[in-house]
Amino acid sequence: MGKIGPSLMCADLGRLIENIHRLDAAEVDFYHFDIMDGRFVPNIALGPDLIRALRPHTGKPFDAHLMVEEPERFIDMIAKAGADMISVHAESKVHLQRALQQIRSYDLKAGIALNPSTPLCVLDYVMDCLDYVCVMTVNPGFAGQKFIPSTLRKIKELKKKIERENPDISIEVDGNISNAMIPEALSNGAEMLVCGTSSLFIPGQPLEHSVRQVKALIERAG
Ligand code: S6P
Ligand code: MG
Repeated sequence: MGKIGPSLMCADLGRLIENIHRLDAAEVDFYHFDIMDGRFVPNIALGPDLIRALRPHTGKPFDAHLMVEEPERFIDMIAKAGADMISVHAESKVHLQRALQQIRSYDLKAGIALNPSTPLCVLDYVMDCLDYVCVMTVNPGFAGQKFIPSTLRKIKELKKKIERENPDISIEVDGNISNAMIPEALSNGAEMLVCGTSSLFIPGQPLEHSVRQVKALIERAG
């Protein structure tokens, strides 16, 4: 069953706590935090202080997507701030296996995020110490971009790899996950949907309405 993860970078940042209370009431499944350092991606966003500040306001899991160089320098900070899941980019300056172990040492879920052009073979020797893969369906850095079609094939191939090698791994999809794209993403094997400006945070549309629409698509997909 698909899970809804609002991308908080896309929320009304001036009313973040109110947004979270409403999203909680609408029964979303987790919150996605985009952490950007201005080096790995050409943008700066969110950070551990925000995770810490929001932690008392909801019991839902916090998923931190580290779009930073040398993510191992930040894992301790993000874990202690209150994240439940942390993903690091395979393309960043990282010792991938060590970073995953570091995340798991806090009893958190460890993820790898993949840029659209990155092949799945980077996962070959870490399938046993991995809880989720974040398939980027846009190039990381900004909300409001266009879905990259070849990533659908990647989701499908990743699903097959997971079934063969470690069925406990979940697939998260991130980037322009619109209502039009959700059924296809789910049928190809995605489970965690990062929902930003394309499906949840739509000007003039109440959050409750957006969540209801995504939930209906998930239910239809079975
Ligand atoms: C992109 C970031 C994403 C965005 C999300 C926004 O670098 O990792 O999590 O916040 O893609 O959603 P949308 O629907 O505006 O693309
Ligand atoms: Mg993200």
